[in-house]
Amino acid sequence: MNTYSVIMLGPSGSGKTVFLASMYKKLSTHGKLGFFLKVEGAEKRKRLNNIYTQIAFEEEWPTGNKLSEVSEWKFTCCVQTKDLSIYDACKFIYIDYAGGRLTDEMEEEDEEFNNKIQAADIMLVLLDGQRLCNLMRREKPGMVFVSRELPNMLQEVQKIQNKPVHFVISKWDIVEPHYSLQQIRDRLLEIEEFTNLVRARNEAGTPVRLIPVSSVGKGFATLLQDGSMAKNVGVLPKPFQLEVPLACILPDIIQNQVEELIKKITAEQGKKIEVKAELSFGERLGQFLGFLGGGVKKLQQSLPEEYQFGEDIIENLIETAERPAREKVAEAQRRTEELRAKQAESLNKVVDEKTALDSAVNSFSLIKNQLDIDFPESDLRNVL
Ligand SMILES: Nc1nc2c(ncn2[C@@H]2O[C@H](COP(=O)(O)OP(=O)(O)OP(=O)(O)O)[C@@H](O)[C@H]2O)c(=O)[nH]1
Ligand SMILES: [Mg+2]
Repeated sequence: MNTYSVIMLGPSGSGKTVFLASMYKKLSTHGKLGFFLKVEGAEKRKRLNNIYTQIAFEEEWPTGNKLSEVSEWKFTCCVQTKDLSIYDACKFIYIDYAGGRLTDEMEEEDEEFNNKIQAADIMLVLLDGQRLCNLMRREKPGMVFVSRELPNMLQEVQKIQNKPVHFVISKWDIVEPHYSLQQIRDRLLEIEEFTNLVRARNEAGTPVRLIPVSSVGKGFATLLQDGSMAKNVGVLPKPFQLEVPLACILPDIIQNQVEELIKKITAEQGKKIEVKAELSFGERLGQFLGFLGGGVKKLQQSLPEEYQFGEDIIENLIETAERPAREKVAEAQRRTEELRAKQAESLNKVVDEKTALDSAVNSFSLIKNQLDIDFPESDLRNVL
């Protein structure tokens, strides 16, 4: 089965564990999304369920991970057809590192950690919404975040140059009443290390995004003066966008693979083909397809096996790649119905693992399309 690994980085307290447990809770039931997750191992399932129960119903939040702790969570993404048969589509492995590693002085380079980073398909960097609020208000913890925590994390991210990066903004419930994503994005782009990273990825054609999420939703908790997060009595969690980071993994990995293919083939061909780096992805892809011949089918067949999704999926990607924000929203709105129809159609065709994966990717595209409508600023491609 195709397996994609996601490495989660985030300082202690940024919300990694709460995010994972809540995401699993939300995605483990068969809902409207068109796919659901199973977690490998009964022990792990119990643990995630226990963490979630504590988040939702107990006064205290779960405790932070110990520094020595590395948790690996293997989720199988499944699709259920109309006749109720279930097919596995792919696996996502999430690696949750104790956040203290990033901020405490580590005596020596951690080889295991470095190996995991190198092997990851995508990086999920949690930006603590609470720290971002501090930053916007010019409060001290915000300054510590900018001068210490963020640079430490970005240094780790720089260790893998050619993989997509998702900056997931946690605790959006407490950010949203005060700041828009555009304001947060503008502020982040004032930070030199952040801008440099985005610029380097933009130049390499590697997807970078900002995704706001809330594990508990609005009204569940209140941020107190002393910085603690008090749960409000009698309010149930209403998670916000927890499915979005997962849904963006494959669309972004596919785009990245197409970019890698363009780079590889242009390098092999030397001067025979010129695909200018300064053009947008869509334009470069157009030129590249012209050179390759055989249209999207040929492109699809040239990709590594685990990324050979259906032609329509590759086409979707090309059509939605890089548009200016305003056009992007109109285009995404226009496409919603079309994507819904495609998703329904692909679900009807599910008969094995491969067709299940195609169907899951169609579901992911629909979620990503909604993100383009709700948060066109999420996409950090070509911003600089
Ligand atoms: N309001 C709000 N608070 C949250 C949310 N997610 C997490 N928190 C708060 O942030 C705290 C830390 O979350 P954790 O998930 O334990 O953080 P972590 O990144 O796993 O931290 P380490 O295990 O120490 O690396 C929680 O105890 C909550 O108080 C959220 O979506 N909304
Ligand atoms: Mg944790």
